[in-house]
Amino acid sequence: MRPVHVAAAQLGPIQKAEPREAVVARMLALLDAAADKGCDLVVYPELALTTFFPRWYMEDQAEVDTWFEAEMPNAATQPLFDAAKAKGVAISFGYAELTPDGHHFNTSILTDKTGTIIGKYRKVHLPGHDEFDPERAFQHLEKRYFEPGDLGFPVWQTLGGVFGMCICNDRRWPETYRVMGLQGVEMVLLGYNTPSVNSQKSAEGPEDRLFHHRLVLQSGAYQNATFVVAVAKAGVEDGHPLIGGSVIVDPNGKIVAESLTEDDELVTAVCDLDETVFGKETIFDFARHRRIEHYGRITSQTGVEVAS
Ligand code: CDV
Repeated sequence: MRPVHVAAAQLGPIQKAEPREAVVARMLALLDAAADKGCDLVVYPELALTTFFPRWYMEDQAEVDTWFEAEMPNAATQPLFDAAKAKGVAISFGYAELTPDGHHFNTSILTDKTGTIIGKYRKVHLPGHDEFDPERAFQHLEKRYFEPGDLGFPVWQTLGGVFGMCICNDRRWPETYRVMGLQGVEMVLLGYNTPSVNSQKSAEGPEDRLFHHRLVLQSGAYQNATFVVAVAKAGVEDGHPLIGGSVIVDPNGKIVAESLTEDDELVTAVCDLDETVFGKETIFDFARHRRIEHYGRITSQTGVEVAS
């Protein structure tokens, strides 16, 4: 047995005016509750410290930069790292990262149980658009504010297992899981901010959004024999609804725990990482069954090419 007691620390909405310190206080309350339950690891959402600001169109880069963190930890988040260390709980959360040389990334970090950052991931698959789009019901300007991640999909050995991270839209791409699967990942951690309605298709509402969300997590987990922990920022932010549906998925692709609300909520499960072994040694034993001679298009071609 290699049990990891994990908590998906779903956050309810964060309004535009809510300061980071208020959000960190909410995150600390969830951390306390998780520590009381004996959790080893607490996972928070994408861009956990602020409202989902890419819905707002901004032209002034100085204004844009107010949503970014130039250091991690910083004054606002230090209490979270201190509490993680004091309680002996590892944490993972997302934030907007401004690097010393001026690059902007949608980032998440993973600490060990001493509150030391041991892993960093920068979102690879940025959805949305980079200019104001009057055709959309609301904006999704991630391509305007962030650069695509430059770190690939690394994994880290910690808590007795192999851990990886991805962020929100990354979860819809099978390549995300497979690149980590090829490094033996046993638990994928991810946060998300998913609008409850498709900005380009009003008929696609929360039911469809939650269906696609579970579909990709469950298939990614099963096809790579890994746990997946997916954590929402949920509820209505300044009039804009986001889905909940935080889940912990096992290596069979089954949901073992799921959130019930669109508020701050802890979803926990004890995950035995040894449950990943059967799939990795049988139907998804990559070394025996993959046929890479037929997969060249996956890395040599981006878009669809139809033979004429
Ligand atoms: N934050 C995200 O990456 N959101 C996307 C939206 C645009 C669909 C998602 O894949 O959930």
